Amino acid sequence: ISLKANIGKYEFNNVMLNAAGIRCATTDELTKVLNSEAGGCVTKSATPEPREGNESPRMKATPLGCINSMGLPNHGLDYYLKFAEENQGKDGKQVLLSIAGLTVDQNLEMLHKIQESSFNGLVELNLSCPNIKGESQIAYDFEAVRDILTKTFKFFTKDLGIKLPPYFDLHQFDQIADVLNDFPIAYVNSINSIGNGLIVNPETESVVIKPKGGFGGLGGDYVKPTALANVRALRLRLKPEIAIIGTGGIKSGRDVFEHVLCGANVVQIGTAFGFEDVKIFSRISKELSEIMAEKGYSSLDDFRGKLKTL
Ligand code: RRO
Repeated sequence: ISLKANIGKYEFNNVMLNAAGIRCATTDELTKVLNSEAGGCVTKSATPEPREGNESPRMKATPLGCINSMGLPNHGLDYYLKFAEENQGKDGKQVLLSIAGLTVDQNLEMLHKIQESSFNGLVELNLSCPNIKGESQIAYDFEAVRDILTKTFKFFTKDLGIKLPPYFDLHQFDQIADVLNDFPIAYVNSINSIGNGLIVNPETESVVIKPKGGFGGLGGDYVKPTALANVRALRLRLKPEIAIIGTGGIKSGRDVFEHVLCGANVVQIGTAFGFEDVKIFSRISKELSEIMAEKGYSSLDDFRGKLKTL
């Protein structure tokens, strides 16, 4: 049984990666993911300069997942670009370089730097961070997405993916697909956390994280059905050359199986990877292989996108 996957010409020896933001902020953490059973790693979303992020506590685990308002703490683009240049494409593992500028100009500045670098892997443009005070999630503004992609593809010739927020209305899927289908995008990654949820502790009668009055992005069990809907709805609308990374609520082989049925080419694991560390990739590989063996499938292609309707 093979759990190999690919996005265009990029081959992954395993369908699973970490999701951006989880255990991927330092070269030690990234190296640990690359040395695990995962098919590669994605780096913490970078800004042009290092950032401290929001005040603590800024992440809280719950029985069903987690809420975060990290505020983009990271070591700056140069740090992650160097790691990506040094580790890209070794041993069937890809390094995805994630960037999240606070403005269009910051994103373009980083894309120029990457264009001029020796990095020739996938770049993930995060248009969906929910936790920057005073800023909205870019990908909820469809014309803003068109504008940044138009500016990007005037000079950027490397392979670009887009990290999307969850959408909740079928018309939104039509609108974002109409924009994305006009560009030579390598993949979309759905979903980022569900933005601006609120977890309440009834004992203390309080919110559980400090920034933004307690509002933060939700991950884990809370988001799986929304993630599956986004993967499925986008697969039905995007041109076939655009691959899909499915992210959201994965903690078992069954969850990966469901994401692939909905159309995911590759999947990423955030919250559950945070809880369980790199051993999650070997556990889920085994669980997924067992499900596939029972069903008589030998590769992910055998069932990818083949979700039945009633
Ligand atoms: O750093 C964060 O607060 C953060 C980011 Br950039 C993101 O894209 N998604 C998220 O849940 N948190």
